[in-house]
Amino acid sequence: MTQASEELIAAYQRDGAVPLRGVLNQDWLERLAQAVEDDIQSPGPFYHGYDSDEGMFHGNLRLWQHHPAFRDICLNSHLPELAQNFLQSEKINLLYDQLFVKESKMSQRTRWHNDQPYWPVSGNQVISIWLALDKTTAENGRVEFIRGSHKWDKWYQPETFGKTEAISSYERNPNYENIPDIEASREDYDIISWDLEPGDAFVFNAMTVHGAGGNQLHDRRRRGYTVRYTGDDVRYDKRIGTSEPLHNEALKDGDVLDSDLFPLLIPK
Ligand SMILES: O=C(O)CCC(=O)C(=O)O
Repeated sequence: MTQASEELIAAYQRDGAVPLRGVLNQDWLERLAQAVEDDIQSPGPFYHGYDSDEGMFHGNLRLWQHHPAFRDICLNSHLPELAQNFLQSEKINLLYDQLFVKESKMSQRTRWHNDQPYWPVSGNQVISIWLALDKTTAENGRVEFIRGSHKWDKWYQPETFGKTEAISSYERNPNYENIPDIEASREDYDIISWDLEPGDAFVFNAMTVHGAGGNQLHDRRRRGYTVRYTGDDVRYDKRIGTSEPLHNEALKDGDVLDSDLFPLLIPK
C-alpha cells in the first residue's frame, strides 16, 4: 500500500483519523516484530515502560536512531510517501517514532490526550501512522479517536503516561487547558475506532484527541508502533511543556525542521 484513496484522504481531513489496511507486508511485519523484541531486550535511552500489578508496558521513542529495521521503515520505506499523500505536502520530514507494547493483561488505559501540545512544532501538517503488529480490537486496547477533534483548536496540558499518571513531569503551559474527563462521559463524544489486522494502521492528525483501552486478553499482546511525519507548514516551536527528548539544539523557533534529528525525506 503506497497510495491512499481520495475518499480516505478526505475522511482524514474531515474526521482527523482513519484506518489504513495492509500497510505492512509479511516481510516488514517480521522485521519489526524482531526489532520490538530487540528493543525489549536492550532498550534505548528513551525507554519509558513499567512492570506492575496491572501488567507489563514497554514504551520507547526515537528508536530509528538505534535499530536498522526501525530506521529503514521510518526513512526508506513507503511510509514517507503515504504521509505525503495524506498531508498533500511537497516535503516530508520525520518527526520521530514511538513504540507502545501492551503485554497481555496490561490493564492500564492510555489516557485521553492530543499529541501536538507535547511536541515542539507548530503547523497543521503533522501526522501519525500507528502500525498494528498484532490483531487489535477493543479487547486488547485499540486506539480510539474523537471524530473531528483536530479542529477544536484545544491545546491540552501534557501529562506523564503510565501508572503515575497523576504526576505531571511536563512543565505547566499557561496557554494550555486541562483535558476533560472524557472516559467518565464517553456518550457525550463521537468516539470512533476500527479493528485492525496485523499490518493495518491508524492514520491520525496530531491534534486529534485519542486514547486506548488496556489489554484485557491473556493470550494476545498489543504491539503498536507509531511513526510521525511533518509537512510544508511545520516549524520548530519549543513551547513550554513540550517533550525534552524532542528538543533540538540545532534549531531555533520558527526554523523549518530539516536537521539530523528531523531528517528531510521528501524530496530526497
Ligand atoms: O498505543 C497507544 O496506546 C497510544 C498511542 C498514541 O497515543 C500515539 O501513537 O500517539
